[in-house]
Amino acid sequence: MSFSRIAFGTLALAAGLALAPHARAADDCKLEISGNDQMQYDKQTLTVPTSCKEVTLTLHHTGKLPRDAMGHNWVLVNAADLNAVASAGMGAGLANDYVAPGDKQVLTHTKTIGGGQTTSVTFPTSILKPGGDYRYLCTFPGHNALMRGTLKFG
Ligand SMILES: [Cu+2]
Repeated sequence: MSFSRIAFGTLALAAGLALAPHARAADDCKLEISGNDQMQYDKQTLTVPTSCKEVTLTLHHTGKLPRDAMGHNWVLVNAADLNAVASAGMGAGLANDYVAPGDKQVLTHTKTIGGGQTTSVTFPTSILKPGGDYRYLCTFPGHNALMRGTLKFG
């Protein structure tokens, strides 16, 4: 191996190391969660690093049932507001994705999707406070008893 090839290899390695932290940070700001036909999310906890300015949450429905029978969404709330948001969402109906229009207790949310579908929502972390007590839930009627989890910020 010639000297120049070794030098090139070292440079490429150095460049890779320099880029890696950025790539990793961007990935940490993308969250994924799935819901299934058994009315379950696949994760009970999601963590957002405080280094993220923006977060994209992608919800996959891995089941087969349609939206009006087994619809799922992902709604982010302060822990204390979970029951109120679930009740208001039920009354809002599928046309509103089971989220009451203008509900200030809803921090952010996705659409309601059916089996085989995917949706996502992007939100700024400025809506979160480090150490805050956050929950996410599915507001499809009856689902939040099982479909809920904790979002940690930092
Ligand atoms: Cu659901």
